[in-house]
Amino acid sequence: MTDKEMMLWYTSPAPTDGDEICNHGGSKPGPNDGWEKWSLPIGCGWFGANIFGRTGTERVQITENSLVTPLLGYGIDRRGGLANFAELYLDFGHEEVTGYRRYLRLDYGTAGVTYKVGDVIYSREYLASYPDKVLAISLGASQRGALSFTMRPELPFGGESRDEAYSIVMDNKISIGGVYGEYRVHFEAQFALFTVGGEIIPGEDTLRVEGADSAYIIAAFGTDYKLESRVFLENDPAKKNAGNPHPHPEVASRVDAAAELGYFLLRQRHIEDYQSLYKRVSVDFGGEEPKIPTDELLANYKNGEESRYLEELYFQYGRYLLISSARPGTLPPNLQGTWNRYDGPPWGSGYWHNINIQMNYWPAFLTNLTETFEPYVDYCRAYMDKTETFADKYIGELYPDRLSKEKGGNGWAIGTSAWPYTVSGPGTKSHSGPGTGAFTTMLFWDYYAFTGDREILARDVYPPLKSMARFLEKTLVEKDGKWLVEFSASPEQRDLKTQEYYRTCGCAFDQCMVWECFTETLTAAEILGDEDALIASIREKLPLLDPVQIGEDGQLKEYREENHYGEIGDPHHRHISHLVGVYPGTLVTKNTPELLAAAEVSLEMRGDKSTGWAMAHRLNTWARTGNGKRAHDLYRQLLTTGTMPNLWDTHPPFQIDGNFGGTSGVAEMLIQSHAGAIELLPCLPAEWANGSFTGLRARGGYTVDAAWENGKLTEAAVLADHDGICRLAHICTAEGSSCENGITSFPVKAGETYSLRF
Ligand code: FUC
Repeated sequence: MTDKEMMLWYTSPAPTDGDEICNHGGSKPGPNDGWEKWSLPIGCGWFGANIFGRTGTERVQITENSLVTPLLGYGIDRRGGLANFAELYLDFGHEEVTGYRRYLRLDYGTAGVTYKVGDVIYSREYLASYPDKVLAISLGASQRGALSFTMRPELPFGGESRDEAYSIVMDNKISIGGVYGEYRVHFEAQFALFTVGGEIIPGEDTLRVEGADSAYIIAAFGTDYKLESRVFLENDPAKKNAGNPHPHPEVASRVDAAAELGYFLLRQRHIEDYQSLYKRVSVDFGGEEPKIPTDELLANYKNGEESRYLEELYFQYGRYLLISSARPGTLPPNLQGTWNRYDGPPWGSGYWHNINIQMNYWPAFLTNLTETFEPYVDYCRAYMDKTETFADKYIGELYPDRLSKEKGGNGWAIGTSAWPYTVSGPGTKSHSGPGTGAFTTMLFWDYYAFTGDREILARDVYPPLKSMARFLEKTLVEKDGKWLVEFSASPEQRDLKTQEYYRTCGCAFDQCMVWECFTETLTAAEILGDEDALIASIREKLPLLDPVQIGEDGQLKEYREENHYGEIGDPHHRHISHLVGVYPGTLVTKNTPELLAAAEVSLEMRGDKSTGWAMAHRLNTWARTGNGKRAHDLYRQLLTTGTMPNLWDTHPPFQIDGNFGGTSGVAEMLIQSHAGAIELLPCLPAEWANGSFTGLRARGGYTVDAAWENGKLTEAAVLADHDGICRLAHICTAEGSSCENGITSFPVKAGETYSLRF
């Protein structure tokens, strides 16, 4: 563990000069700009807030993931999806300021602003508390009585598209709310103001503080949304939330409970909670705290300078963003995590299932943030009944003779787009094949693989996994002694000649995904002692899936019918779906060197240049090949061409998947465990020749620390969650160890830490 601080900081507020990348089709312009590139995100899964750090009028923009309308249309005419929840303005009128600094401290989960007006130092701190479900802002001044400002919360876009809108000022509190969109979402935000010294003067929609020593604001947000099966089954949009209690009492009681605590205790409880996750992992590549702000650091890096600190910072930022956007009880992180300033954000801020939601979760297990996956487990449980009907429809259309009439008898199936209120099914003429479902259940399998927790396997993992195997088994046809997925499509690839989406039989994406799903299901069935006709059938079909082949250019083929690389689809397509067997899959590993070499050929031919998340995808896949130089190239490429000054990933527009994929990519360079043994530094680049990490996770339920010098491991320690045998892909010694074929094995006891000598 190093004590160097991980912090984003800037010497000016988020600008207001139209510095936006994406005023995406359908979105209305915000009252000010600077959100996408410059504002700093805080959040706790329950809600997110963006801090602009302005001194004249501060803007805090708030998002809550259940304020959603149906997505209408595609392309540039797309409308709807997640909405902006509320804006909080604080009018200070501080125009001439000196010594300005704003920051986001990853070690504490707090953001802040400090500056001077004349001789007075003003400081503010912002935090989003998961345990107390509130936003808290403290405001200080270095001179008694020097703090004066107006608190002015507003509905976004002047309340446009909000029905029954209200704003009520009572004592020291302002409540705003209304009813939103076709789902008739009842929503409310409350902002309570507390001062030391001075006075609070109520206005029509405002509270004015005059001459205070210090102050703090506590705010809470809520809707009448409830994540449950009926939300997805109910077709009438207006009835999805019908009958649920209005959020008012709950929001009020949260504000009151937090006010009882006061800022100091709230802050303490927040930091304890946040650090209990964040501090589990550290990385050190020899970076030093920079003397220049983060935007300059990034600009210099883009100009070719090195910064080990920036590389460490981006890694930890991904962990920060995941902790801040997904916790037990909340919704999962969407395409923008939990941060959105639009009504009608890019792709509606949905859960996109042909890469994006999976990538969001790639760092969850590996970087020791397992509980951030619980929201997806809850989400899946809620949409399960609906997705079973998709499987019925899909199998009914393609293979009526295989259709089961029983509930869940055809398994479940999922398409690409999804929201808190709706989920789509796979089309029999879609741009992504049914492998999409197994791409999703692989997350569930990893939930078990990394925890090694049998209870999690039985309760949360096996039911959706086996049910997905049930569906996929029905999508296979026998051709030339092979079992192939038909219909099949490599996500979003188009036919070079016709520019239509390319549809086929048994492409690598679908075959690999079915292979992973069947393999996982069989392993789970064995552990849990389950055996039936379905298990017997997939056991028989698994060896005949023929998931990957090598083509005439030495490439891992995307299509069975492909001879030379790139003769069918776009050779530089952003999706690299045919390589899912390399990452996140487990089919192609260092134990299959010919296939791994073919994957490298495909990766080289696809090229590094791509959009945000697509570079992150390449990074993770390169990490699995063990080529440290190419993996580091991709990390550099992601930081230089896909990263904004606030270190958000840009596709463009802002999509959080690339941040999460960047973090998992770094972790994959440091530790892998998918090929039967734990491998330390499997893909170390020359740039990180000296370093250390603590707290990364390996499959089987292990927490691992390691240190290295000149590219060679010097020490490592493994903490076991369970009794068992630990296997390492290194020649090393530990208590009771034995070594065979380069694999060291030693017995472990739950809760014990084992030091390794190399
Ligand atoms: C997938 C990708 C797009 C975009 C969208 C949200 O469809 O192919 O590039 O990221 O999701």
